[in-house]
Amino acid sequence: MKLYYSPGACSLSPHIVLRELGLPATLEAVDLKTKRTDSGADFAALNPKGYVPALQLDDGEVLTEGVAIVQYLADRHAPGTLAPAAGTVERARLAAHLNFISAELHKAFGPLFNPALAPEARQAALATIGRKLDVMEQTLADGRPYLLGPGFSVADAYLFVILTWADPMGIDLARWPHLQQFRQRVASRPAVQSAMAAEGLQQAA
Ligand SMILES: N[C@@H](CCC(=O)N[C@@H](CS)C(=O)NCC(=O)O)C(=O)O
Repeated sequence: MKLYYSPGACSLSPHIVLRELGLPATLEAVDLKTKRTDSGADFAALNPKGYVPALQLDDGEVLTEGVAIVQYLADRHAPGTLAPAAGTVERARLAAHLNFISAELHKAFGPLFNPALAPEARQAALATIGRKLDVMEQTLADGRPYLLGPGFSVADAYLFVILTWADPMGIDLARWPHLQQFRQRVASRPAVQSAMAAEGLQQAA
């Protein structure tokens, strides 16, 4: 397998899952501006969506969309560990978390990556992000270590990656103490540390 990624981008989520599962994969960095990979390949030809992550399987099949990739990896390689079995209420809860993180939280960060964003638009984006983080904080408020309870799941990998964007974007997680502790907890996992080191990233606070 080959994971197309950009350091610190949302592709870090499937990267973490690959390492959590102990799966061998090669990494190929993508320049998101030029759509060229490190080896000079045309990434847009491989993934017409033009964004990371993309996972190329050994038979050449290319999977896109982070939430699809992480569920495929968990189901295919370690059923019932990082993703509960299909058809269970627990799996529906996982899907709800993944969808919320992708469609609500991840999307809400989008405007902040625009260096030309007007100050009022930035304030509006920060307010939206704050409301989404409130929801995640509420989920962890009963003291559970991970989103589904005691066990780490693919949703935790994705939420963690989004939380690593908070500091660089000037968002102080101290306002959400359970999320702050969650970020530390996930950052201490060996698979997370090795994925971040492989992408040349500093460990999250
Ligand atoms: N819906 C996609 C969104 C992926 C996405 O937003 N990727 C960003 C990095 S976090 C990217 O590659 N942006 C560059 C671009 O869209 O050109 C997913 O969840 O996989």
